Parts: sequence; C-alpha cells; structure tokens
Amino acid sequence: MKHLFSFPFFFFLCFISNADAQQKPNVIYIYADDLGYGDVSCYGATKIHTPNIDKLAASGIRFTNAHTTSATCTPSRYGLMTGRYPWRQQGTGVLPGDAALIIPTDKTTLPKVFQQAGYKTALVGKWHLGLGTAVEKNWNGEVKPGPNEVGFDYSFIFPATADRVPTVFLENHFVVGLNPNDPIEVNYKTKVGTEPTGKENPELLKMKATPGHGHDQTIVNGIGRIGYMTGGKEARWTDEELTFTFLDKAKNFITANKQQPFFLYFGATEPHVPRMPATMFKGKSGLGYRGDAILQFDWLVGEIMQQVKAAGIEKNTIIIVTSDNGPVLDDGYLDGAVTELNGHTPLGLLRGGKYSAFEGGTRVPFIINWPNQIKSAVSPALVSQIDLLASFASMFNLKIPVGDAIDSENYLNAFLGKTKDGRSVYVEQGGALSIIVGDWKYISPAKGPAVYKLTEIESGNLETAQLYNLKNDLGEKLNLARQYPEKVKEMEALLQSIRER
Ligand code: NG6
Ligand code: CA
Repeated sequence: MKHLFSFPFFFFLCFISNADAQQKPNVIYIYADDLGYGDVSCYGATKIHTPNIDKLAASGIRFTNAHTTSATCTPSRYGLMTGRYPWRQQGTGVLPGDAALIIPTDKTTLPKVFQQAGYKTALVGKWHLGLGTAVEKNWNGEVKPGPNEVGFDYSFIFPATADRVPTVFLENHFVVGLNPNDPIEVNYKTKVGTEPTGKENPELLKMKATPGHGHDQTIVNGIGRIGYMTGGKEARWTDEELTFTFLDKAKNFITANKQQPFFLYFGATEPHVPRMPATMFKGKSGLGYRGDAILQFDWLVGEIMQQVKAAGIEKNTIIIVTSDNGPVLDDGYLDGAVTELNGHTPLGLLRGGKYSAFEGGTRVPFIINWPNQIKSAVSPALVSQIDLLASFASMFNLKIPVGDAIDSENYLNAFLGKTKDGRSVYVEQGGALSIIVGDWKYISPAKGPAVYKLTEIESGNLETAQLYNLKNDLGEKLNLARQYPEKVKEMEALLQSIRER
C-alpha cells in the first residue's frame, strides 16, 4: 500500500503548522501605576525624558485618546481583566491587601483568551485584585484562588499596592522566601504583633507619611504602610529592589518561552507610592522620587525591549505600554513630588488626576508597538483597555460566551492602526460616572467635595450635570450643560441604558 502522504508533503504540512504557530505575536502588556498623560516625553513632558517609551511610540502607535475604565487601580484592572465595567459590580473599589479575589474564576478573562489561543501566560508585578476566597486567610500556606485560577499559567506578584501589607511576593500560590518559624499574620483592622508602626514610632521612618492619609501602620523597610502585619521578616521586599526582582522574573519568562507565543502582563509599581526608587535612580530626574520612579519605569521598559531583542523575537512581539489611572502627587508620603515638581506637568493639558471624573483620571498614555504589522502613527481613536479582551479574541477568531465580557468590544483595527475610528460611546468612572459620545462628555451629577483635600485633586464632582466639548475644550473648563439641555438629557439617558444593560 502506498503511504497516504508523500514524504515531502508531510514536511510541507509541518512547515505550515510551524509557520502558523509563529505567526501569532507575543504580547507584552506593561502597566504603569499612576503614570499621567503628561508624564512621558512623547506625550509632551519636557522636564523628564523617557527615551525607551519614546522609542516604542516613535515606531508604533501613540494613542492620544486612550482610556482606563476608572480613575483608580483595582477597578481599572478589573475592567481590563474581565471586559466588564467595574461599576456594575460591588466591591471593585481600591482593595486592601487582605481582600479576597474579585475576578470570577468561571468567566472569560483577558489571559484566558490567550490561553485558549495556545499562549503561555504570565503575570509579573502588581496584582491588586484580591487573593483567596475570604479576607481571613493563611498567608503561610497555599493562597488561592488568585492569578493562576483566572488565566495565568505563571504568576509572581505582590498582592495589592506597594503601600499596603503584606509586603511580600507570591510565586504562584506561595509567599516567596518565607521562613516557617516566622509566620505572617495580616490585619487591616487591629494591630497584630509588636512591630513598630508609623504612628507610634515616626522617628524610625526613612520617608515620612503625610498626616491624614493612613500610611502610619506597620513599618517595613523604614516606610509606614497601610495595614498591620507581623512575621515573614525574611520574605519582605526591599522597595529599592522591587523592580529588579520583577524584571528578573519577566526576563526569564520571555527567554523560556521565546519559541512559542506568550502573553506577559507586567504590573509595574512606578510611580505609585511609596516612591522609593533604586539607588541608581535616586536624584536622577531632579523632580524628586516621583520623577526618579518614572525614569526607573522607562528603564524597565528598555530592559524588556532588550530582552525581547536578545531572544530574537522583537519583530513579532507586540509591546503595549500604558497606565492604570491618572497621576497624583501627594498620595500619602512626603517624598518631594509636590515640592520638587519644578514645573513638570503630569497631567499635560488635562484636568483632574487620579480619583477624578475629569479626563486626567482615565485618559492615559497608551502605546502599541509591533514591528511586523504596525506602522508608526499617532492615533486619535477613542480606545479603552476594556476592549483588549474582545479585540484579541477577534484576532484569534475566538467566540466569547454570551454573558461574559459584556462591555468589551472589538476594536482590533483601531489598536493596529488600520483605522483611526475607535469607540463612539464610552463610560468612564471617576467618583462620578461620565459618558463620552463623539466629542462630547457628560459627567453625571455627584455629591462630594469639588477638590479632594488630601491629594488636592479636582474630583469632577458637581451636584448638577456637566457637559464638555472635548474637541474644543480638552481641559474641561467650560460647562455647556445649560446651553445644551437636550444633549444633556440624551447623554444621561444613554448612560442610564448602558447601566441597565
Ligand atoms: C488610596 C490611598 C493611596 C493609594 C490608593 C490606591 C489613602 C488616603 N490613600 O486609598 O495612598 O494607596 O488608595 O492607589 O488611603 S491605586 O493606584 O492602587 O488605586
Ligand atoms: Ca494606580
């Protein structure tokens, strides 16, 4: 009997399937924490230089109207991961370090889309979406569910923010470097153990906390944190080394997976508080530790670019650089962010900042680079991180089960620069909810202070409707609500209908 496939034909088939596998691009998503629209030089910063991010922007697409879902971290990350507006779900506000996992384990997530497409997936860095099934958990045993249960094959994280306990890393389900004779206990209500707190022993601090913010609990590495912890002394991180540690894990993952498609989500800590950059960056920016942290972030981006290049995969690797919410100066520590600002403008021309309903809360730098497919451009398309899920699903021809990722829409062509048209309707979450329709932005009436006292950020709160034309008035200075009552009604009704979806 003759063989079904001739020998050369068999090789041809192998070649096709190999080429096919290689065609899928690697994707590296680098998520800064609190990096503002005006914080990098390719978005107009002149007092600070970010050559690596600029390089990615120059040969990729720099989006001028790209958004997070929300003006703080947890909800933005929730939106990115689930493709669902976070305000639909209770409990998606900024989480304490001992919170339970808020991402459902049985629904489509961004990393699961990649897994279904045959990718290896990893999360390295900041998580801040909770761990385990309850607040009470044993940090000394297996801590789950977490990133591994919602789509990441590998994870190396810190649980919440750098200013919250426990100040330890978890690799997959376990705290790294834990000495079993020194177990960890964490509490956000009452003090545990006998270690000094910022409140009781301020003389022990190497960086003072701004009174009133709450970073005066357990002291770790000379910095007062939010929350109390005891034990785990050998496992605790050194803030100055955080980025080196994450970078090392990311580099290893890139190299180990260079022969197959991978998705790497890198949650950087810069320039979130406490800003305690590595010695090599301290004082480098001339803008205090916040500026130094931005330089450190840019360096990190450059290191990842180099690693990708060294692995020989730079042509077919998509690198996305963006931020989880807008900028803030004083977010709890006296670190020079305010006093050494020296004319730097983290917001660019926007109003508001982190926590705000104004554009400064959610409009962020967003750069996408893919040498194989993307041509250099600046895109005004309205795009959102929430749409990455549906857009990558479309790239892989995957169907999203009905009821999952209901707010994620496919804008792959906008992300890849094939069109400059993005969303026509988008909902943003500061304190208040806003809706953007074309050039118009409506901010729904909200109670609360006009300026947040601790951070001195304009909240966007007003007890009556606000309407801005972003095309003529990006800085949201001129409230046109009274002049266009019909538009206000129309946009309010549309917002309402999206809320009820
Ligand atoms: C706030 C903290 C702030 C920061 C933020 C979370 C106070 C007064 N301020 O509640 O310091 O930790 O939460 O930032 O507690 S985020 O980028 O993770 O959303
Ligand atoms: Ca943040």
